[in-house]
Amino acid sequence: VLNLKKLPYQTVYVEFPDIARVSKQAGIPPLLVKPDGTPHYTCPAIVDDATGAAISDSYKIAEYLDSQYPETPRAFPEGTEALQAAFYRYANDNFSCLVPIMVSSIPGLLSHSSSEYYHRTLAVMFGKPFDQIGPVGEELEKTWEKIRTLFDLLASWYGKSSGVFMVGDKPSFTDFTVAGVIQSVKVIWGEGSQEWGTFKSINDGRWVMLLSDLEGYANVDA
Ligand SMILES: N[C@@H](CCC(=O)N[C@@H](CS)C(=O)NCC(=O)O)C(=O)O
Repeated sequence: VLNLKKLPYQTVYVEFPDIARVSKQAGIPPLLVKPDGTPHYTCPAIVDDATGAAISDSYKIAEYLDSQYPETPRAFPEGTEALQAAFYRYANDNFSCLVPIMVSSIPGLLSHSSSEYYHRTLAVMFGKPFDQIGPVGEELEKTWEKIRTLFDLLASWYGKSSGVFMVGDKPSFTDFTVAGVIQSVKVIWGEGSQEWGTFKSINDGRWVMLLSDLEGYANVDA
């Protein structure tokens, strides 16, 4: 969204165990409360030096940037706000089916401290040992069936658009959220993986095309 708006920024990378401390220091509020009652701080988050605003949650960040910088291209083009809220809710709720099958491939991409944190917190979240989170056998097949059905539905919605993006030819928040998931699949499983191969081929290659159509906005070190 920052790239869409061509706003200057600096990216600060934070290890998982440091997110709470760094957020507190920067005045960024927690997004949620954990089941044990402690605050749950998350990335991404922004601090806007121009206004002092400190915000977490990608949706709220995009809303803030639209209202604070109204002269820049909108993450939520006028008239699409309600539609995008509905899409985001649906997509977010359903993309969660990808999590259990991806978790085992994630620690290998993390630093030692983040990997340890990830193993520990995911085991708590799923209520089972980390190496038992990923589905196997019939359960794994069912998960893939669910993923295909989900992406078929998203593709049918995209198919109704007059352009390559959800709102015609203008990229908006919805496209960035879908592309973010596709990019995660590519990075987490790797370009040579069978899983990435599946995503490349489903829905006539629509998702790889979406990534390539949004490549100009994908840089995170502007
Ligand atoms: N709905 C939030 C989700 C943010 C979120 O859950 N971020 C994860 C990383 S993908 C996080 O920061 N987790 C911190 C933790 O697990 O302690 C958003 O869109 O910003």
